[in-house]
Amino acid sequence: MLSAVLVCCCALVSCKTKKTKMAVGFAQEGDENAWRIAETQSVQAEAARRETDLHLASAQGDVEKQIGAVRTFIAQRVDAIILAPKVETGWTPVLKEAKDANIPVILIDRGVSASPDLYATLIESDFVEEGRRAAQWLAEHTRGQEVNIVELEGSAGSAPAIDRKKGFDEQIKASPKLHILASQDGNFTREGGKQVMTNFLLTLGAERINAVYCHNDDMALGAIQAIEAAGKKPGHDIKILSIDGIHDGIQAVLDKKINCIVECNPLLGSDAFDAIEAILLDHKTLPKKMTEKDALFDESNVTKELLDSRKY
Ligand code: GZL
Repeated sequence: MLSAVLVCCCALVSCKTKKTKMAVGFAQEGDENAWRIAETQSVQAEAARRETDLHLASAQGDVEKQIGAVRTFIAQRVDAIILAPKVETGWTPVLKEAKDANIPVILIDRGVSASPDLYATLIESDFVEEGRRAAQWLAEHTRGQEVNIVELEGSAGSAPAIDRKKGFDEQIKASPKLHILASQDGNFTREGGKQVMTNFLLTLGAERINAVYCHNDDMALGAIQAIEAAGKKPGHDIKILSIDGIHDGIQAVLDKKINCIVECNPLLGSDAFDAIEAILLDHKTLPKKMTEKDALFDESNVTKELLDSRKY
């Protein structure tokens, strides 16, 4: 009899505490490099930790496909959508649809030009500041010398490509000895960086180029291959500045092939789910922008221990 009562009580308790899983859609823009894969894995790991049902769609760099993925999540009636948008423009209609369906959208890692009342919050690094910090480093480490720079830009229309250029340009204008010879889109990939750098070396001449500013580490790693193929020493004959701080990038700083990396954190899963829970469970209104704090790496602070402790 007692055991029958116990079984009954336990069934009741488990029935009461059991809640349906939260469903979250993650519209990722692509899988173009190690940074982005680390970001996707961070969202997946956090969803698993919080026992959330994650619907993941990678658009493989196709904006229309990414907009379609958001529409599918709306049709599936997910509880929230995480969006890492490929480009800044073109999001207003689908964000309005999400708002009308009462589904909060959390932007991670890249912003959009749509009205801020169409999304709940944006969690990203300060890209303008990243560009400024890279240019400041170069000015401080080449004092008195004329420096000719080539720039490998991130994919056209993306927030980091636009703002990393803006911050860098601002600081270059304030440094009369630093000159940008040419800038071109290297699509945030190693292959793109290698191709554009090979082209710059051929058309401008390896002797004329003193520095390369790359909007991410993967393009810098491609540029290193191009510089070595042209018989020059990366990090020495041509200074290399980059952004992200992926494992291979930090290794290249240790190898003295990249001179300076401004960090950009891809591990945004935990912040994204904190935001979702604050909105859905605590009914909070979040600030429209939450900025990550990032470090700067160069030969003064990069060690083997630091490399081993990197999580991406
Ligand atoms: C930064 C981001 C960038 C990384 C790249 O938030 O969107 O996109 O710097 C990536 O490596 O492809």
